[in-house]
Amino acid sequence: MPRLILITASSPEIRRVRRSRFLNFQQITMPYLGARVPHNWEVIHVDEEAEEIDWNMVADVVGITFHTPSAFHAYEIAERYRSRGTCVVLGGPHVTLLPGEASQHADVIFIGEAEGGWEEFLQSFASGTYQRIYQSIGLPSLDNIPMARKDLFHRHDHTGGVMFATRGCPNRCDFCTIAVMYQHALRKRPVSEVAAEYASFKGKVIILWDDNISADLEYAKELFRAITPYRKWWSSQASIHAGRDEEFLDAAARSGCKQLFLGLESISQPSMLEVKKGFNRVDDYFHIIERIHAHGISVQAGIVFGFDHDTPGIFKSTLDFLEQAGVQNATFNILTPFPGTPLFQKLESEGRILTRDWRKYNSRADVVYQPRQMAPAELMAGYRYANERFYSLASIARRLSRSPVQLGWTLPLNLAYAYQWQKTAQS
Ligand code: B12
Ligand code: SF4
Repeated sequence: MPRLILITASSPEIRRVRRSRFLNFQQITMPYLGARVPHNWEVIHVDEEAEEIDWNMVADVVGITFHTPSAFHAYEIAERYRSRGTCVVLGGPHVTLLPGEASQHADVIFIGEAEGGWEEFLQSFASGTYQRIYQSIGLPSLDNIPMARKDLFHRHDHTGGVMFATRGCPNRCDFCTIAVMYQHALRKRPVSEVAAEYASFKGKVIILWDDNISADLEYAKELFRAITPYRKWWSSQASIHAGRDEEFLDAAARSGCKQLFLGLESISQPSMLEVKKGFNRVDDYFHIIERIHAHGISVQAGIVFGFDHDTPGIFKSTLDFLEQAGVQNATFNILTPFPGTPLFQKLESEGRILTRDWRKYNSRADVVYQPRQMAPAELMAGYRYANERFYSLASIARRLSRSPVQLGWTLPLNLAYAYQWQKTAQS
């Protein structure tokens, strides 16, 4: 029986950076790909977020998925297996964005989505008739996607329930890799198939890893109605449009939505206009957050620092806003021009890309471009200030007393993040 090892790569550097995040979710790319492997293959999944690679293990094929900051690490793994004569297949966002670079480290690369090509590759592997490059033509349909293989999961706690309903986003924000990878198109899985996978999890909590669950509001409402009977709790990522539609919020809350990760990005309107995200109207933010809270849904704000219109004053005013609005949680990121995005091209043409060391493209520990209105060190210090202030006891008290939504778990989670941040900052 041929053996396939699927590796979710995570470099030591990115694991260090992500230590301040308290929750580490199940990785789903490989369990989804595993579900498409013909039955005559033995499949093993190594998730580097959870375990080390056992180098004594042999395989016929090794497939590796990785994000940009783990690219160099993934290439090292690839070289080590290739030196033993194992066929190495690379795929994922970085490969799709930089296929020329990735192909130098692999026997086979997958550009874009794997549906269709993956099965074809595995079938032709035995006869040695496989291609070197598989590229999805157009955008594959998301009908009949087999459910992710739960026997390949590593997390069986409340962070184990992960899946997706849609892929892509119709917007064109110029820092976003999703817009490039999925060609500004939104595709949806049939509601009945999503509901069946949702119901298949034994746990109570589900994360819908959609890029933007509010990209098609009518589809989302239909989905929410279909999953309501399972009485689970769920969370997902959404654009600001989620908070503008009362019916969406009502259906979401009824179906068990406990938190929305809201792509606010910046409280500076010129910054939003600059990156083609002008539909984020900053003046509406407060009201939108209030409306989401009124439905008993907590808000995790996605914030990015370092846009060209950001001055050193942006850190304090952002934190003032988040506290006034009573936001329960936030993810702060340093603007990162991922290769392949319009933002990367712009900064490169202006000579402002400081490094191509992809390990530094982690959005948390390094500044990889020259900001317009501050020094890289100022941006870094501002990012640290934001985390320190947000997870200070005074800020937690201010935010959660302003909007005591989902307090039963948002308070312990904030305290856990506060502890984790302090621990990471000291080490
Ligand atoms: C879930 C998720 C996470 C989870 C889990 C990651 C995982 N591997 O499961 C967590 C929270 C850990 C995470 C972390 C990070 N993430 Co993330 N994440 C996502 C998200 C929302 C969904 C990924 C997913 O599971 N999709 C479902 C699966 C089925 O699809 P897929 O992974 O795209 O795989 C398909 C194809 O790409 C292809 N494929 C992929 N890999 C392979 C491998 C082989 C061998 C083959 C044949 C095919 C193949 O086949 C699949 C089916 O078509 C994406 C957004 C997105 N839509 O991709 C961002 C995304 C991938 N993440 C991103 C980033 C930036 C990060 C972080 C750097 C954030 C941070 N600062 O901490 C870290 C890096 C972590 C690391 N270890 O390197 C960026 C990547 C940009 C880039 N250039 O790499 C994305 C695109 C989000 C964005 N808005 O830009 N992430
Ligand atoms: S709305 Fe979000 S997911 Fe969509 S293109 Fe903009 S940043 Fe990317």
